[in-house]
Amino acid sequence: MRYQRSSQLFKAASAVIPGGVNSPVRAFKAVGGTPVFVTKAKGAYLYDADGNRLIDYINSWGPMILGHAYPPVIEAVIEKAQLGTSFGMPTEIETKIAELAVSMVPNIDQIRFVNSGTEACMSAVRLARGFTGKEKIIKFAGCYHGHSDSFLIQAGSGAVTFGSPNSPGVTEGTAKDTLLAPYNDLVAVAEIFEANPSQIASIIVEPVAGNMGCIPPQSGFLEGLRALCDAHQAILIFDEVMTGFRLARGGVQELYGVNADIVCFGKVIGGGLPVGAFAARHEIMAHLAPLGPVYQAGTLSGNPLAMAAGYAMLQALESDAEVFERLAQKTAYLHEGISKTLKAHQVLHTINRVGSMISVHFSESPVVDFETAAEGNNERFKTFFHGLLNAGIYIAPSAFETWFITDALTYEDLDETIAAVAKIAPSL
Ligand code: KE4
Repeated sequence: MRYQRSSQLFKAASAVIPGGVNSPVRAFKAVGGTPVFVTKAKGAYLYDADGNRLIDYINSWGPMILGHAYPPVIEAVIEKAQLGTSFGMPTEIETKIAELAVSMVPNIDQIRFVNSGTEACMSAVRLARGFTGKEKIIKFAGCYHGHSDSFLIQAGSGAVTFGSPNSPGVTEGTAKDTLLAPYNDLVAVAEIFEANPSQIASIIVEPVAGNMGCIPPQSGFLEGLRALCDAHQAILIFDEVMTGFRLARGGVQELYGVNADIVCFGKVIGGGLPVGAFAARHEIMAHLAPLGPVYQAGTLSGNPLAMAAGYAMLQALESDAEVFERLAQKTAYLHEGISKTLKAHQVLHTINRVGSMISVHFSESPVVDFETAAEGNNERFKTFFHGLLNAGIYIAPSAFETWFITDALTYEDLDETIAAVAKIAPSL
């Protein structure tokens, strides 16, 4: 693969954009090398500035669940753009996507749209604090809920990739209200509640973690969080920015049958345009401005282009009863193929998978939380990443990320990927 043009573009970008990127994980710091600049994408394929075609397993970190430049989304955005791009006034399309989302997801009566997953999670925590009158929150080491101050306390995703879980700029005052527990550790959560009686407003959790690689909740974990929140009058926030409208029509609440109080969305719900959202039952949302005292706002929230893209995406998912099963089957096929290949070459690894989220860890022990995710052999991951990239396969440039499968992938693409793994395996 040739990367001269990407290298030139990265040099120019680095002169005017910090690190040459607008989001740190794109900088390839965790794997080394020059970030790949994309010029276009279609279906399962990216086309980079040097003309290389790459099979995409990131899909913009989740949104492109039906493939890049999905025609119904493109058509909806073009049509809407010709009517104006933003008004700062209510439009009917916001109601339509809200009605559809509410009909697809359990336990929510109303939804508020914002512009990113960070904004959704930040707003959800403020709402939980406003609703309960309590100040502290519990999050899990390695889970990432965006870059709001309250969350950059041993965060996952980019912050972990940079190996600096606690970000400078977050004040002690903020940090003291965020309490940390290991993922999948109910005893630790119970102990935090005991040590902070009547002070915990909320637990926020990735119900299927995706920012330490993919980590499923162990049996009883989500049910246990639900019970602890009920026992201590705390709000359970499911951060479904990754899992929402991806793992099932109704997300993890549907897949695992556990009810959250507030659910956060991003990625798929925007169809590739900047959309986040948070949703809950009436009694909680009634506390949100302008109905109630918890303030939250946004100039471009509910932007008509973004709403049109998200609405077209949700309509497409809603109209295809088999899509989530098809995605899960493709992901299982990929899992089986990669695992068989690595085993044949005696490469120690473990693969985690839920639905269309999957991650490969070069680790001897099961990966069940941040600590065990961090035990993975990062040098081996770097070799794996670059070997695949040189074979025209694009996976996450970090071992602390999840792959996102798109329905645009064919079984030929999957076989090509498995064959590429077989070629790299001897060097792992
Ligand atoms: P955004 O603000 O990036 O739209 O969403 C933040 C967020 C919240 N919750 C979860 C579970 C998330 O995974 C994310 C963002 N995901 C990362 C990928 N691990 C986005 C990639 C990036 O930071 O560039």
